[in-house]
Amino acid sequence: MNNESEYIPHNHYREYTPDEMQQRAKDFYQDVRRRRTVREFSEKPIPEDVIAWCLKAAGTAPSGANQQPWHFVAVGDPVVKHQIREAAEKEECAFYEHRAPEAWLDVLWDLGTHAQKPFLDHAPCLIAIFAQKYGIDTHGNKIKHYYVKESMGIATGILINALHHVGLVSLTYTPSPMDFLNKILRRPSNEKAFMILVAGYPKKDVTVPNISKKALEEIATFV
Ligand code: IYR
Repeated sequence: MNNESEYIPHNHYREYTPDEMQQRAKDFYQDVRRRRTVREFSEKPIPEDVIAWCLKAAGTAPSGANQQPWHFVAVGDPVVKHQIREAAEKEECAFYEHRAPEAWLDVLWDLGTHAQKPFLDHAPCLIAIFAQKYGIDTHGNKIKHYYVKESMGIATGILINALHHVGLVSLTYTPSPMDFLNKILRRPSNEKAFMILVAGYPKKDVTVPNISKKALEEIATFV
């Protein structure tokens, strides 16, 4: 366990003037609103270390009791990517053919998704994100992890934004079930795949669904 009972000055905090804050809030919004999930990737490789820096950013996320219950596997090896594609498409075929209820297929219709997942071969990097359901101490005893899903969501959100920040695009991809990832990537049984974040450059002339985000009045209330 970490011993973080010692407190240190928060020397890295920066305060901005109200004007600067307003400008920064708008600039940040204008930048993140350009992010779009894409489903077609170019095979162009990602410069070295960029994914590693983005993962370091994700690793700064707050987590329950600072347990950092995540593990990221960045897959660039074409052979391993193809194994993941084959296993994922097997699950997707079952999903589209008989597992998904009609109502679910109806809401997916507009997105035009289907069981074929060529992006798993094409994209230069598949980031398999694992949640550590519990930890294991040096004696092999289980350690309870708190707020695992919340922690995973926050870290993944930071990762998505880090990738966007460096000019990459991503796809949040969740075939179900995902236990094939433990097997292919040899991850231990205390870890459960949370998501595959597909990362890379968009295919030339890629298109995205014509969807919009809810207005502030719909998503927020000020009391
Ligand atoms: N995993 C499937 C189905 C799917 C589900 C949701 I919710 C989406 O937003 C998109 C797809 C697939 O990737 O095709």
